[in-house]
Amino acid sequence: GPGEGARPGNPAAGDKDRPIGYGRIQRKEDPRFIRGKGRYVDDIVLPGMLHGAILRAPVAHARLVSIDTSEALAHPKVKAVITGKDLEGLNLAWAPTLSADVQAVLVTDKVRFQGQEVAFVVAEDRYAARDALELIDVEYDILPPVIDARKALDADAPVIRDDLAGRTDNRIFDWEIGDADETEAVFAAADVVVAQDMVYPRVHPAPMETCGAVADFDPIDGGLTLYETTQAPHAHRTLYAMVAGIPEHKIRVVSPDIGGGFGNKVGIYPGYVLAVVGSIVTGKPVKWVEDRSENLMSTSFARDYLMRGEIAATKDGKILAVRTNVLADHGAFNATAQPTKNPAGFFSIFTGSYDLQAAYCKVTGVYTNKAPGGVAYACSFRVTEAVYLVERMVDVLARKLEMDPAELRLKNFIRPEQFPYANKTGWEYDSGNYEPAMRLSMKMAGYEELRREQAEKRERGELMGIGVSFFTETVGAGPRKHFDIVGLGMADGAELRVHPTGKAVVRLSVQSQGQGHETTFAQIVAEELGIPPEDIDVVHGDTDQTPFGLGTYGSRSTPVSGGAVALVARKVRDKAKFIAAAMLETRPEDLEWEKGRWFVKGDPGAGKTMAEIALGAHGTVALPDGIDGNLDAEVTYDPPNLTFPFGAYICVVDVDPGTGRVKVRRFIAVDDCGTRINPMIIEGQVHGGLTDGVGMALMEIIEFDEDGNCLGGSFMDYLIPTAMEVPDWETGFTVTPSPHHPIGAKGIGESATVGSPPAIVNAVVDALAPFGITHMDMPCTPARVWEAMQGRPRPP
Ligand code: MCN
Ligand code: CUN
Repeated sequence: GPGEGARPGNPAAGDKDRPIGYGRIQRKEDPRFIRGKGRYVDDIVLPGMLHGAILRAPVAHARLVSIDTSEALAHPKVKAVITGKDLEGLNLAWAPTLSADVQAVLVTDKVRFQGQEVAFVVAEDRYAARDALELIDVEYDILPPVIDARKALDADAPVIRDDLAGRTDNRIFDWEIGDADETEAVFAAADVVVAQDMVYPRVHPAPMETCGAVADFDPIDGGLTLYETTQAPHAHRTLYAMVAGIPEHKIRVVSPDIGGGFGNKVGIYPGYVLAVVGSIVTGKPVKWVEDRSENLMSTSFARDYLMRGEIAATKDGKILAVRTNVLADHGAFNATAQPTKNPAGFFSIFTGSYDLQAAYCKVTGVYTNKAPGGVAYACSFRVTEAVYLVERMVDVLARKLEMDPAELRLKNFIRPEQFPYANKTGWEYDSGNYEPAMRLSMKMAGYEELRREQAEKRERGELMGIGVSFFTETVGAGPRKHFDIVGLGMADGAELRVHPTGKAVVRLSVQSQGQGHETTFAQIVAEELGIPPEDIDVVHGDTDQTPFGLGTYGSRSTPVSGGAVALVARKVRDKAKFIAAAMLETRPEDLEWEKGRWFVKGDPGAGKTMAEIALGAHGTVALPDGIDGNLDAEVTYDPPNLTFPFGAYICVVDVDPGTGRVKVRRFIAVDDCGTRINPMIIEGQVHGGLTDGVGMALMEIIEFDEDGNCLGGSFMDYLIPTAMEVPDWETGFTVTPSPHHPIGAKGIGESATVGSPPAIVNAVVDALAPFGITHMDMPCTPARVWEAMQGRPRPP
């Protein structure tokens, strides 16, 4: 396609379809990963290191009566057993969450979800630590749990958070946005109104590597080195300093190679804090690594939104308004990791890609006896839920109006000349050109032909479905003035150093979990300075080695840190001009830039390459006043707005009428993330996200029984897709650069996870249309699909 191939390009110079910084190059990190030489937290072994294990609650809601740790302490290999009481003495029993709540590090009063942390054993090896858990005797007084969020606000519902002063119910917040009256007026006057209840079930990011930490507290100098599975090392360090009272300059957080994050590694988990406490108590390094069940049962889940959507339109299909009411299940502690002022994340982008007259939404957050979390799994701060809501609703409307769902979308898109577009809930979409993306996806799919095939198959009683979704994301938080996490503004730093021989190192505040930053961020520098990417080292994930910044989530690395890196490279380029002028004994204003060198205007032979300039900077040439003898720079980038990537997805499914099994036969994904750095990495991100979508739409759910037992605590129960369940992805792209980003790039890391579930569900519902089925909740498992077909007239 256009823009492919390994050639340097410069979008600013007009060739906007060309990838930058050598384009589709292979990943610099892969030689170590494919040889098994990655260095993950569990690979870290320190002299004298001990091992921790967590005792977890077997029940969802219970008063803690007593804990007897004497037998565990008597185990010959056990070095310490820590309980909530011990932590109370250190003022560490409760820790602040990222959403202005508190969370128990270890239970002191009451168990609030199954799998909650009750005690921590530190022993000579992992096996002894686990064995000793069995020797702890705990007495619980079992309480009735709140499992169904719909019952959380009932008058007789048990109050889960009786630890919070004055708390008499399970309400966390009520939040609304948009104009309720204006929206009601549009609904009242509209020709057509449709409504649908839908559930975006609780799912889990389930990264390949579970969470873990190695804490190394030095009792002599009071310093703490903490190796941690974290997506945000700097933010974690600041929080540890605030909470544990260890001075920030004495804390070093290292996030080594991470085996997938997907938002699961943003928050601070009790296990991390316990590893630190264990190291302080024993004077030895302590490693804690959770197992798969612990990861699935206790760490940050995703979604769990119960939504009612309404859409108002004219009878010829002009969408006028969208309204929604949400019940958000946040689990036992409000620990969602999202910007402070956004209790429902960025759900308010539920207005989608459409030009509306009015929009309104209300979200009520409640506590239940389930694990805390909520914002994870490539959600773009709950844009997943928003896109699912609006894209399902548009299909419900299309059915009601008997219109083609692709045509209905085309009719309602925000038009190119309307950008920057201010939507009805306060966002300013930076750029977009939706129709070409939609048309391209239809062309790639052979949309008309597919509809013909479907009609023929329906004649024969075969169940084929075609699902469309079109999404707009909001990623790259964000302007400091709008977004913070626990008071830390959302910006990112970058430092660039060009060594005397012209090789460079760039230091980032974001942290890759598999996204390929070591490659793509080198490509940004390569684009700006003309130094080949292989000569640029990318350093990240160590607070001692990198500038402050808020980390990787919400697909913010390219929009924010990518901007920082482009600007820091430009700063170096500008400085290089002064040094080159001194070397060439000319004036800086007489120099002109071409990739990799400054030369004298009109005399291209007289110039200096970056390598020559770097050596010159450290050499003997007399530099002008104010120019230091190096080729280094640093910046902190506070973006003016978020970026708004978008995409058009079409899914084709076949449903087996006998078993209810859904087969995704084809999936066409057209993405627009503005300027593309590395097309291969972008495709990898999209393939991964589409696979997530198949998982959520068809297989994945974290369910509970009525007692609050988690039914998704292993990969035998929590099903994730493999190569068997996914088709060969058909990807395409358009390029609509961000007007405010230094290189025009938008995020891509979560687009496909956000955009694909509604396409798949729309396809399943479309396949089942002959049965009169207009909606089905995820996951569309064979059992659910089969059941939905029962008792309904069979298609002809
Ligand atoms: N990229 C590009 N051109 C663009 C945009 C992005 O070449 N216009 C490249 C980037 O340079 C980067 C990758 O694509 O190498 C993803 O970039 P970006 O969209 O900025 O997202 P982040 O790097 O901030 O990654 C976070 C995002 C999130 S929030 C989740 S969740 C998720 C995702 O990334 N987790 C992942 N993708 C993941 N992929 C892997 N392998 N592992 C995870 O844990
Ligand atoms: Cu919501 S998951 Mo990603 O933003 O780390």
